[in-house]
Amino acid sequence: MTNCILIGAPVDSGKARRGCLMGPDAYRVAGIADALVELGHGLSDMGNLSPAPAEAPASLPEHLVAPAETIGWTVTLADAAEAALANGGLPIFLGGDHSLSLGSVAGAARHAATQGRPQFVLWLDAHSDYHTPQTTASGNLHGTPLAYVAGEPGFDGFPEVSHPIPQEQICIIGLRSVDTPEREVMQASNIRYHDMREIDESGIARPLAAFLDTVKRANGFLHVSLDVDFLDPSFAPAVGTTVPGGASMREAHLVMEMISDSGLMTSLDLVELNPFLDERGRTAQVMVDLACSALGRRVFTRPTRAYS
Ligand code: B3U
Ligand code: MN
Ligand code: MN
Repeated sequence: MTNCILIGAPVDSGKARRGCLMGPDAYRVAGIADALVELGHGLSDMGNLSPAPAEAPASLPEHLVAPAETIGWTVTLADAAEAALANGGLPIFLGGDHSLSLGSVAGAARHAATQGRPQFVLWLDAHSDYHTPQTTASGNLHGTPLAYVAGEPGFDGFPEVSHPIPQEQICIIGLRSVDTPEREVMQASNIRYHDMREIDESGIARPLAAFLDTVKRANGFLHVSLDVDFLDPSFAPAVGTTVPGGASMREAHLVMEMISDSGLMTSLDLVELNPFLDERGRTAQVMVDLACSALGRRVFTRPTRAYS
């Protein structure tokens, strides 16, 4: 049994297109609380949080979208993540756009450090989200959280990242829309990244199994960040940045079931759901189903297996 803590993070400041602020309530309407309780988990819901008051320093580039609000969210959500983990809970961040992960991951890493254990991050996304405020062409801070938590410079005015996550402890799966400067950074980095071509050629299970094995050997904490656009838009259309060629329902469920089997996940983000773009709630429902699969829901009866 896991003590799940729902944290509503109606963050909409990470890009110009509005709608992700409705995400937390869409997940609640789709029944996330009851579904987790039915799986035997403890559950509390912190409601929807608000960003701390904040100002954006003049040193930040001018084209950034809503930097002050995103700084405020980062303060609030890092504290919320750290507190939930310190209470022995598994925080589930109901987003909100992906800029919420500047806070959720930074806070999780702070907690891991208090335990003397390494923090790992599994990033399920079409994008690498490794821009800095200086490199982003769009000015959308939802494209920056991984760079922030990895300790890249340039996030003036944001909370100091006290425990940057080493690149080797980050794994990105699902890439298929990466800006040229980001690609160069990825290729020169020690991040484990797996694009959709690789997944098509050799499957999703092996790279994930290898990463989970690394987390286990290191006795690490594992934060999972699930962006709606990891999924193929044919069955998960409610996202501002649809990119064709995403993970199938089968691949996504396999990922979640392997995470569940591993027992390693210690925090989770559900991000980028834009209910305004949904079709009768189907994307919200898919995301709830996937969260439940990562927390013990079984669709099939096959026993746990090892991949090598
Ligand atoms: N890399 C682009 C596109 C993008 C990143 N994350 C999303 N879109 N969702 C950017 O704007 O940074
Ligand atoms: Mn993302
Ligand atoms: Mn994305």
